[in-house]
Amino acid sequence: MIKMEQTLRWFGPDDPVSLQYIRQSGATGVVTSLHHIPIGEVWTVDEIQKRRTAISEAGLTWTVIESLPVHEDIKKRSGNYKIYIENYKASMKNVATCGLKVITYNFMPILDWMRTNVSYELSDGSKALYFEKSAFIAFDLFLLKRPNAQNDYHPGEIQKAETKFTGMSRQEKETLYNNTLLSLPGSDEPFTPEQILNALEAYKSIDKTKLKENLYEFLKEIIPIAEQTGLQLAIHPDDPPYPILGLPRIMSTEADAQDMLNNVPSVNNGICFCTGSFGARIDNDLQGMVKRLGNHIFFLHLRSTQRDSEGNFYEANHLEGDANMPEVVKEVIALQQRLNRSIPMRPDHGHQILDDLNKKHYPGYSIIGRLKGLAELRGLETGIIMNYNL
Ligand code: DNO
Repeated sequence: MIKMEQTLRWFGPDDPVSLQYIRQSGATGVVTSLHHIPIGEVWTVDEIQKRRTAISEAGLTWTVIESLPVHEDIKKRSGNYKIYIENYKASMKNVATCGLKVITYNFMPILDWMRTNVSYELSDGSKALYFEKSAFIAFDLFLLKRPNAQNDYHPGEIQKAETKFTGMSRQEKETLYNNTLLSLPGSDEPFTPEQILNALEAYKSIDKTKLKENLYEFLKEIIPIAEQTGLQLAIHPDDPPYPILGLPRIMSTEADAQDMLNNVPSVNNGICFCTGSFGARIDNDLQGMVKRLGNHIFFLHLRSTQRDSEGNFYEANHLEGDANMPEVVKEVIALQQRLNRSIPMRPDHGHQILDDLNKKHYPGYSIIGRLKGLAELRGLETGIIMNYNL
């Protein structure tokens, strides 16, 4: 039976996790990006080939590009967006020339994923990523001091955030600030408040409808290149999957994904199905989404969050939390047989456990926690497949 291709994310030569370690985890594929190339510039064949060779010399395959980042001007359709779209197309052609097949990208304004705590201690001493609503509101109101931010929250929420903030030490406030503005995978440099406030200002006239239009216009230009070259374009959902800092979010639900596919229909237009991002909303039916969006799922991020009634969530163990991982994987197995192709997956994020706790790594991407997730998911898939054949 066709199985998922197992991969791990690697942040390139600066990643404290080596390619050799990735290979020892049992993964056969690597998911990476050319993080050193500034967003918007063309990825040359030379640079892509260099990275590809390093990966294959380590006995692995560069399976998925995550991400080929989309310049802010393209999201806003302003400034030099035409040049950046041309550059994006050139990069696509170059990666296709080098034999790569899947590109992951996102269309989240300014910030990629966001957490308020990247070292949230669980009862066994391991550490997880955490999004705590009142900490986030405290950050927005009292650290970032976003103009009119108070209009986005109920008085009760503001009160709670105030109490939280008053009880925090200087050090805790600084950590909250740094964690929240971290946001770019492969970097440990937080944004400055000025950078964020200016960037937010530039989105003032862009609402959800406009941002969707900008995405579709962008896709209408690049999908033909994907069709010519056989590339699969996989958009990553919003994380967390609802508006933050007054910014629109356009890839948070099944309806958002369907909208995109209806507006730019193509077999090369698709999704990076992240069970953690979609799963942080109670109204997303993950198994049903795998069934219904299946033809367009080009890449899987498998992880699970544990939500509470206030909108806080932490990253649970891969087979625990709110996502019903056995059911999701069962659907994925059925999908792969139906499509007659393997879908690459990576265990997304992971707890800091064992020796991870003594090491420096990119938040969410320590090796032992991810290895545990990968091993559990591999076992889950094997077990379900065995059952299939009974
Ligand atoms: C977080 C990741 C995201 C993802 C981008 C894709 O750990 O899943 O940062 O890489 O959104 O463009």
